[in-house]
Amino acid sequence: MKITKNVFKSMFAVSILGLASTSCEMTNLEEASMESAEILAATGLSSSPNIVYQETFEGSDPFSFAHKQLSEDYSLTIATSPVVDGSNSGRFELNDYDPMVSNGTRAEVLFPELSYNERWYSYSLYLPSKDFQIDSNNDIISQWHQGSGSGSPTTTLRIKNDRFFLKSGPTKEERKDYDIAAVKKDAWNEFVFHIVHSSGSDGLVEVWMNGEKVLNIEGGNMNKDYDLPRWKIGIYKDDWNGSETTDSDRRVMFFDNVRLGNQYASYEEMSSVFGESNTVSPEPEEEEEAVSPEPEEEINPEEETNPGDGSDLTDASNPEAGNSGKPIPGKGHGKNK
Ligand SMILES: [Ca+2]
Ligand SMILES: [Ca+2]
Repeated sequence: MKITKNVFKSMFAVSILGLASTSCEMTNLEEASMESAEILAATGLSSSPNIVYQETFEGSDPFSFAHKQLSEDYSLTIATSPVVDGSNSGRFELNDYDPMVSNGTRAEVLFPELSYNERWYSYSLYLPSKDFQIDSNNDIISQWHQGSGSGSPTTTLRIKNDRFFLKSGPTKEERKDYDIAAVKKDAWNEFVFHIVHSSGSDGLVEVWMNGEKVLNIEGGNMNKDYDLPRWKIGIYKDDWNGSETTDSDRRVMFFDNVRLGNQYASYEEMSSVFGESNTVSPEPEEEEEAVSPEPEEEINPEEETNPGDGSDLTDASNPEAGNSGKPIPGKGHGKNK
């Protein structure tokens, strides 16, 4: 794949923003940024500065910006198949016998704190039929989790009986289930979420699945007594805690193109549309070679104490801060032409 110089420059800028969150570990920021830019170039993903965090799994340290809640070496690994873009995806594995992490049976990553209450989120998800068998107990795939100690996930994407659904509401009493679609296994499913996080009437949750808008929920979606939620993805199965069992005992899932966008992002920037829409178009001149990359009653959210453990994450270096300025010209069309 080839990219233009302008694209490369903008990717470079994005990479610096993204890397700010891990700068404490970087001895050579510029070199590391180049690596990230090359990864972005190689995967042909959006170069929009409105994308605050992006994980393509083309590097060696996935979710370097996130707090990881993983119990085993196999809990999160790089996979070469299946993939949406590039050469790799991220493979999460959770078994009933895995040790608990933060008081729960989980393999999850926790994004840094939000600096503003409007954000976009997206990823592609692949569930293998062999290792993701039907279960009448909830799987939580995504959480927007509030409260570092005794909080709860006020909005979650879940699977139950092979159906995707969203659970959302400002309080336990007001939380509702919103059915989305049957789970398609052995195939990629792309989810895009646009959320105005609020406990009041201005709250909004929009969800697209595979290019189609499937939910539009207005009203409160977070608890007014806590700070803005933090995004989590992976797998949380609290019904496996301790000696509890469910219909299944093993969960494997693949993620690719995980993105968090700021309030200026758009659906087009967040969606991968499986290859075409957001890829960088080659131009005949000024080309450069891309470098090859290297819970509620049934969920007991209260049991999920310490979702953050948070001590190793501070928001002092929150890269979102640098991205909160003016809207970017051309917003809504993240690709370069
Ligand atoms: Ca990838
Ligand atoms: Ca268990």
